[in-house]
Amino acid sequence: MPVISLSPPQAKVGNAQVTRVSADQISVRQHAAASIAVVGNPNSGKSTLFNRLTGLRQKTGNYPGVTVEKHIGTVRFDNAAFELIDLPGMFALSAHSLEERIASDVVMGRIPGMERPAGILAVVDTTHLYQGLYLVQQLMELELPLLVALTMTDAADSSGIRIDIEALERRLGGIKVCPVVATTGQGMAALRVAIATLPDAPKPALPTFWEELSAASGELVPDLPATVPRVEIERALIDLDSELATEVSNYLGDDGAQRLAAIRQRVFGSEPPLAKEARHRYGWVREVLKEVQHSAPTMTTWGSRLAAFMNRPLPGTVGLFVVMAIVFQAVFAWATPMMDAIEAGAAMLGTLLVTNLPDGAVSSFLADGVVAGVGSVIVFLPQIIILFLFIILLEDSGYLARAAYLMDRAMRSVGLSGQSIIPMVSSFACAVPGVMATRVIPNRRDRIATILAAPFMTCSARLPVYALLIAAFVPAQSVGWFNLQGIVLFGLYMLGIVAGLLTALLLKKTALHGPKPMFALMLPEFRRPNLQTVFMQLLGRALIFLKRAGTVIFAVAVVVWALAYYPRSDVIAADLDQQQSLAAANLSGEALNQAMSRLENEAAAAQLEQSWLGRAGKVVEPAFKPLGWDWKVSAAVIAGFPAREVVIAVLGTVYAVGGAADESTLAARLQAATWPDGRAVYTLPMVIGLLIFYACCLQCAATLAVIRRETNSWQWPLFAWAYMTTLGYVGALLVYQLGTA
Ligand SMILES: Nc1nc2c(ncn2[C@@H]2O[C@H](COP(=O)(O)OP(=O)(O)OP(=O)(O)O)[C@@H](O)[C@H]2O)c(=O)[nH]1
Ligand SMILES: [Mg+2]
Repeated sequence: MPVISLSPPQAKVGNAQVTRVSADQISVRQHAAASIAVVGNPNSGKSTLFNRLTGLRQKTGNYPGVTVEKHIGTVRFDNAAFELIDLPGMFALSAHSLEERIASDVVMGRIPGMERPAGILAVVDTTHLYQGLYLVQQLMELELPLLVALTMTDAADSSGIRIDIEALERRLGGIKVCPVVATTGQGMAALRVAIATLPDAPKPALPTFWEELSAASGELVPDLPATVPRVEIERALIDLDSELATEVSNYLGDDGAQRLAAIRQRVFGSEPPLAKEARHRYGWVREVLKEVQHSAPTMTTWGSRLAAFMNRPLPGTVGLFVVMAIVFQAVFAWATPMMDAIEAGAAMLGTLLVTNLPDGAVSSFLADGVVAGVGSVIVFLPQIIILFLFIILLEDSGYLARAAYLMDRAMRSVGLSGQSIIPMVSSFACAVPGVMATRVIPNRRDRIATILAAPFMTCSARLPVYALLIAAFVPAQSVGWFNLQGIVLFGLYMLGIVAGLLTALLLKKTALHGPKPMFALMLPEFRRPNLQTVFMQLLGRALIFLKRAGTVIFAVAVVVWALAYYPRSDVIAADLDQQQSLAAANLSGEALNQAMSRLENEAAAAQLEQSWLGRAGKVVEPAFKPLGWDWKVSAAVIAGFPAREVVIAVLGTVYAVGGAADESTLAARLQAATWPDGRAVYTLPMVIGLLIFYACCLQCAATLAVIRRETNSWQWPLFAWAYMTTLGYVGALLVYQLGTA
C-alpha cells in the first residue's frame, strides 16, 4: 500500500529555520511571499478583514457559507509583503463538506503546488467565542505561528460582553490577540503590526485539554518517526478508520492495530471517540471563557429581539412578502428617471452620429452597432444597481438567512433541506456563484439537485429582458397598492422559483432518489449593514455589469451588426434612388418628406432581410414560428444562447439597422414591429410566451461551464441545457397557441 507522509511535506516551513538562512534566501522568501491563512468559523468576518488588509473586494454577507473557495491577496508592509489566503469558514479541522475541506487542506498544506501557510490568522467572532475558541484550540495544535483577531467587538460591546484580552492571550499559549471591528477598521493598525511579525512569532504552547489522551500519544512517540507530530498521533487515535490511523498502525509494526485498540479502549471506554473529544474540548473552552469573559451577554439587543419576532411563522412570512414586493416596486419605480436619462442620451448620441457622419458603413456601425447595441444593455444599469442594492442590504443585514429559514419547510417538501436555500438565493444575482455555493451541501445527490434548480432562479441577466418586454407591453397601471408591471415581474420571479423547486422534486424522486437530509441552519443575528461594505459591493457589481457590456456584449453587437449590414444589395440601393427621384418629381413639402423616409425605411428593411443575419434568421424561422416569433426575434434569441442579455443588444442592433428610425427607443421599435402582412409581431400571447421562454431557458455559457466543473461531468450540464430549453420552448408554444386561439 502506498505510504503517505503523515506530516505535511512543508510542515517545517518554520521561522526558526528562516532566521538561520542567508540574507538573499530571506529576500527570496519574502518575494515568494510567505502566506498566511485566514481561518475561522463561518460568518465570523474573515472576508471583511481580508478585504481590509488586501484592498480587494471579496464577497461578504451576514450568513454562513459566503466564501466557498480560497482567495489570495497580498498584504503589504513597508519592507515585506505576505500572501493572505481567505478561506471558507469551518467549525473544526475535521471536514464534512467540500468547502470545509478546502480550508483544512490549505491549513494542513495538502493542496498540490501550494506551500503550507507560514502562519494562521484565526478570526473569532467575539459574540460567539464559545464556537470560535473550539477551533482556535485545534489550530493551536498545528504548531504554526498563530494570531487571533477578535471581530465584532462593536456588537459584543453593545450586548454587554467584556473580554479580558490579556487573560485570553495567556490562556491561548501566549499568542497575540487583537480586538478589531472589521467593518470600520477599528484596531487594524495593531493587527497589521502583529501580522507583519507573525511568521517569526513563537508557536503557541500546546493546550492540554485531555490529560489521558496526551499521555497515550506520548506513549507512542518513541515508536514513531520524529516527523509525526503529536496532534496527528492523537487524531489517529480518535478517527478510527482514517488513513492516518492505518498509517500509524503500520509504523508501529505487526501488533500496531492491537496496541491502538488497547489504548482506545483505555482512553475512550465505550463512548464514541469523537463525542468524547468534543466533550473534553468544550470543557477546556468553558474553563477559558470563565476566566476571560467577564460579563455574559445580558442585554437583549434590538437585533435579537427583531430576530425572535421575525422567526415566528406569521410575521416572518408576511415580512418576506412585503420585502419582496418593495424590491420589485423599487426596481421599476426608482430606476425609471435614470433609465430615461440614459436612453435619451443614447438616442441623442445616435442621432448626432447619423447626422454628422456621411451615410454608410461607418455611421451605421457606430449608431446601429455600438450605440444601439451596447447602449440598449447599459440602459439597465440603474435597475441592476437597485436590485443589487436590495440583495446586498438583505444579505448584509442577515435577512436573507432568515428568509432561508422560513423557506426550509418548502424545501423539505421537495426533498431538499435548508442548506439548498442559500445557493438558490445567491442565484438571484447570478447562477455561477449560486452553483459554487452548493459546496456547503455534503450529500452529492442533494447537491446536484440544487445545482440543477439554481439556474431557474431569476438571475440579474434576465432582469433586463423582463424589464424591456414588460415596460413595452404591460401597461403601467396600478392594481390596488401595486403596479401591474411590478406584479408581472414578481410573477416571473415566482415562476422561476416554482420551476426550480419542481425540477429538484422531480430529480429527487427519480435519478437522485435518496433520504431526506438532516440539517440545522445557523441563523446569524440581525446587524445594521455597514455603509462602506454595501457601497464597495455595489460598486463591484456595477463594474462587473459594465465590463460585460463593454466586452462580451460589445463584441456580439459588432458581429451582429456586421451580419445584419452585409452584404449590401446594389439592386435595392439603385431601386431606392430611382423611387426617390420619382417621388421628388411628383411630390413636395411634407408629403415628400414622408415619402422619402418611408422609402428609406423600406429599403433598409429589404437590405436587412437579404443580409447574412436575415438569411440565417429565415432558415431558423420555421422552428420558432409556432411560438409567434418572426426571424428577427428568433435570430436574437439564438444569439443570446451564450449570454442571455445579448438578446437585447441584438434586438437593439437589428431594429436600428432595419430602419423605423422615427421610433427612438427600443421598446417603441418593438411595439411598432410587424409581420410582412402588417400584423403586430409582439402580441400579448407572444410576449408572455417569450418571457416564459426566458424564465426557463438555460442561456448562459458561464453557468454551463460551472455546472460542468462542479459536477465533474458533461452529463449534468448537457441534461440541464436540454431540459431547460425544452421546457422554455414548450411553455412558450403552449401560451402562444392557447392565447391566440
Ligand atoms: N458589526 C460588525 N460586523 C462585522 C464585523 N466583521 C464582519 N462583519 C459583518 O459580518 C458579516 C460576515 O462577514 P464576512 O466577512 O462575510 O464573514 P466570513 O467569515 O467571510 O463568512 P463566510 O465566508 O461565510 O465563512 C458581514 O455582514 C459583515 O459586514 C465587525 O467587526 N463588526
Ligand atoms: Mg468569507
